[in-house]
Order: sequence, then C-alpha cells, then structure tokens
Amino acid sequence: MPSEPTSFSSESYFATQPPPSTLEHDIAGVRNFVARQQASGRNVVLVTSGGTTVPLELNVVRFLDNFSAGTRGATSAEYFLKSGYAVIFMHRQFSLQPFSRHYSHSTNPFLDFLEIDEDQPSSSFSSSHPQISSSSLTSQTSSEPKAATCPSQIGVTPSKRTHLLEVLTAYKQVHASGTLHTLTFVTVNDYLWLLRAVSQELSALNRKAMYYLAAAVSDFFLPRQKMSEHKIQSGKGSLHIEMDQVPKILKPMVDEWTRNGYIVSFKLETDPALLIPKARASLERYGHQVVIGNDLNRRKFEVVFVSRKVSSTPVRLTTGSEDVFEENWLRIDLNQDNDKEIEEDIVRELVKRHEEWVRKEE
Ligand code: PAZ
Repeated sequence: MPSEPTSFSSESYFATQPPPSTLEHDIAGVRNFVARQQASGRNVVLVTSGGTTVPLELNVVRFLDNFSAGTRGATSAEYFLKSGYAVIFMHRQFSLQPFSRHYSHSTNPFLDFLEIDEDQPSSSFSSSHPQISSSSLTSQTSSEPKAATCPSQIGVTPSKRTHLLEVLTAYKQVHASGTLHTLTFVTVNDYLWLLRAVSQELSALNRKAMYYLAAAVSDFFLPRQKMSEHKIQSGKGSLHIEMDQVPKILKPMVDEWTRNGYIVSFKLETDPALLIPKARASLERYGHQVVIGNDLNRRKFEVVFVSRKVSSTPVRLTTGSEDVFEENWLRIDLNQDNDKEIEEDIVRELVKRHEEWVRKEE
C-alpha cells in the first residue's frame, strides 16, 4: 500500500527532516562574515544559485535534479561585488561560481588559454618549484634529470590575456577585501536548512540585506521517513514514487526569518503565458518585493520585473491585483553586443531599487 502524501508546513518540515551535518559550521562562518560586513557598513546580498537534488534513497544512488547551470547566480554575484555589495554565494556544489565561471570546462576549457613557450628558459622558476615542461607533455624518461628537461614556461594565449587579466584582477580584489563568502548545497533539504539559517543571520542587517533567490529549487521531495534505505531494485518492473510538496518557504522567509530585507525571487516558466500571472500570484501570496520572471529559452536576453506599484500599499490583495502590480521588461540585443550579460542590467536595476528601500528606513 503506498503511503499517503503529507502536506508539510515549514514548521513540520524542519521538525521532521534532519539538518545537514555541516550546518552549524557553515552558520558560524556566515555569522562572522555578516558581523564584519555590518561593521564596515556594506550592504550584503545572499545569492542562491544552481539546482537542488531530491535523493530517492538514503544510501543515494539515484536522485532527481532541477535544471540550472548556475550562470544567473554566478554572473549576478560578480556584478553585485562590482557594485560594492558583499555577497554570500550559496550554490549547488560544482555549479558555476563567480570568476571561475569564465573558464568553465564545457564552454571555455582552461587549458585552451595556455601555451607553452619553447623559446623561454624557465629562469624565473627556482628548481624547487614544480614546473610543467614541454617535455612532460611529449616524451620523458623517468631517468632524465628534471631541471634539464624543463626548458619552457607557460604563457597565456595573447588574444585571451586582456580578459584573463580583468577577471584575475577583480578576483584578487574581492579575495583581498573579504567580501565574498561561499556556501554549498546539494539536496533540497540542505538548501532549505541553509536558507533559513543564513536568512536569520542576515536579518541582523535589516534593510541593508538583499535576498536574490536564483536557485532552481525542487517543488517536490521524498521525506526521509519514506525513503528506501538501499538502492531501489528494478526487479518489480516500473517504479512508482509519490512525492510530497516542498513547503512554500517564501512565506516564513518574508514573515519570520528576515527583518525588512529586500527579497527578490525568480520564476522560471516554459509557457510564456504563465509568466506574469504566476509572478503576480507569488507577490500577492508572499508579499515580497520583486519577482523576476524568465522564460527558459529567452532567459539570457529577456526578463521581466514584476513588482507592486510604488503608490500601492503592501497589503495582501484578493481582487483587482492587476491594478497594483507593474511589469518592467528588460531586454538586451545579443546580435548587437554578444558580450553583454543581462545580469549586469538586472543587478543595476536592483541596486537602484534597493537603495530606495534602504532610504525608507532613514
Ligand atoms: O542557472 P541558469 O543561468 O542556467 O538558470 C537560471 C534560472 C533559470 C534557474 C533562474 O533564472 C531562475 O529562474 N530560478 C528560479 C527557478 C524556479 O522557478 O524555481
């Protein structure tokens, strides 16, 4: 007999699903980071990025995944850093990250940026440093002395240098200023526990905190109590799994976990007709500040900001909602400028709106 699906509220979820083992350690790091940023007076943004998994077994062999490479989150994080924000980058393990995203193994393999300079003796390397020599890429017998077989240096392909230098400079600056803090999740359970705990820490910043929820989070999950301990066996033919709904965490996030924070959620649809109605419904239900709608196939060059009109009061509405919301489309022309990233414009617009939000406090 299949068990009945359970309807989880956020309270019952956190009361029954176990926290990830690294949670306390992760949150100690976040607390420290937030305290440092608070002391320096910076705004801080939490960027969530990448997809969550839903394991089907306790000893997990199979899992469901949510679509997301992490491009939106990693790219936006860089633009927030450029705008002077400190960033907590909470991302799916092994998804794209700020700066290193430019050299992703699938689109821009790092080794393609390097060349071996056969003419240059590697005089700047001391013999105690490890080196990559041209001969190590060709033929070298183990008996050959290392120093004699490492005559070359590695260089960056000239056409790639300017870009690499830009990325490297920004990366080093961020590293030196300590304005980027990174956390990872894998499962939807990791994500929910982390999101709650990080939001609660960040709420110390009140209006100076922004929450930019670009991760693709599963709407369904298998509670631990219903999971098979071992790998599901295939002997019984087809597989039937009934999943429970993940609790709608935007509600407690707005009402309980964050204090006056500026909350931006994303809505991904594949049917363009659903984008605006679903974004409005989300704002109506949860009462946060902005929903950014994006269509799966157009997301790199078109998004829509759905928000409450400035004049309208932030109350929950049941009728006539179309009068109190406004949509602002943001588009870029990739034919005109194929280096342009839409996240630059998204972040610029949000920084402007957030500044107004912070001013309301004064
Ligand atoms: O990570 P990516 O750039 O491949 O995709 C970004 C995105 C489409 C996952 C993001 O913009 C988004 O819409 N996140 C929310 C998804 C959702 O509705 O759950």
